[in-house]
Amino acid sequence: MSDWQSITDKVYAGERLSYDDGVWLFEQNDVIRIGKLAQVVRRRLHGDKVYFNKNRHINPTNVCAFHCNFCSFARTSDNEEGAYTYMPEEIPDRVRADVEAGVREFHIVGGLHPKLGFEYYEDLLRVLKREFPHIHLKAFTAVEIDFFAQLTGLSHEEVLTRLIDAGLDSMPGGGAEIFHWEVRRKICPEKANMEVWLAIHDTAHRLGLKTNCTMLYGHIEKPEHRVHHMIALREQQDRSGGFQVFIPLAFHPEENNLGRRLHRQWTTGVDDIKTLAISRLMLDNIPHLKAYWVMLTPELAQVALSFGANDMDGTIIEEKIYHEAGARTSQQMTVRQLAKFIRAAGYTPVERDTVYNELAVY
Ligand code: V47
Repeated sequence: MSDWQSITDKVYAGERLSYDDGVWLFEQNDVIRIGKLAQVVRRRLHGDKVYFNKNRHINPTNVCAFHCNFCSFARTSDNEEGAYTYMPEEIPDRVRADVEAGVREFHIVGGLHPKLGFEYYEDLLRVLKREFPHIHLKAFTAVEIDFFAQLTGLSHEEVLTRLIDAGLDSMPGGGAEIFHWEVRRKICPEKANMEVWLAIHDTAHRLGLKTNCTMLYGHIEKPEHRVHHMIALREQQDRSGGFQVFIPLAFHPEENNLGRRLHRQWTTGVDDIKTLAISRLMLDNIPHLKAYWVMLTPELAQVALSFGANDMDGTIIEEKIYHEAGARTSQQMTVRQLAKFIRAAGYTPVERDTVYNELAVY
């Protein structure tokens, strides 16, 4: 049986919380108490540091062969209104000014375009690496890697090896959604399932890549599904060790079918904060926890720093996925603004690179 005393004892002793502990915590209303426990872990790991980086998102295409019902970004064909595809050669000019202003990472994810071949994605990385050799390329979710394997008939390892050869430096954490099949089959049945998603990250870790991981919450899933998801990630991390950061992603209900079905219900601030804090407590072997300000708002992300989070992502510059789904936040933040929010919450802003080397203290 879980209770406050046994969970508190485990947290102070650095012992792992169980599945039942996680579900029990989600049932509690005392979010301050959960946050205080999460802070014990966060302070042990990171003291008062909060990380951010100078990054820029690039979404090469929004045309997608899949039909995930939570997505507002995808278009089903090149002819649909709003559909776009950037050719690799045109991207450097789109991003050059941001590189000159100091960006150090490109976060590259996009639709699963049914007609572009695998070479398109290799070219994209090659062109960016050639033009900007010092920029870290964090690109393609496990779902995209699986799609490339289906396109080419190559194994996941062969796909990753070819992308590394073209310039891939690490992988973002998207596409995880909710692993449990009860939910996954209703929100993204075509996507790589849990076993495949985890196996691709396993392969990436063994090839020496660092990767991130996420969870899309606040739709039809229950606390049990969230905790199952976290434990699957924790067990994968025990096996392969390459996850750097966990990012809980709050469902945005505008302009997508799932949102319409749920009467456009947004997550609440308390659920967001509680989910972050419980993630910090459950994921004892994943070093960082990101409060993604685009999705939370900078104000709530700032509060999240006192509920277990120690990373605010970065400058971002051109966010599309959340803005198509109703996010009312800005599409970018300056380093000055990020540092101001972090400092005002009582923490030390630390600029990092993608793999968490510390670059500057603000
Ligand atoms: O996989 C899509 C989510 C993810 C919606 O690795 C939605 O550092 C909410 O993974 N409402 C992509 N979420 C974003 C992502 C990410 C973001 C920031 C940093 C990193 C990182 C990764 O966005 C998708 C999906 O889970 N998503 N649509 C929506 N309507």
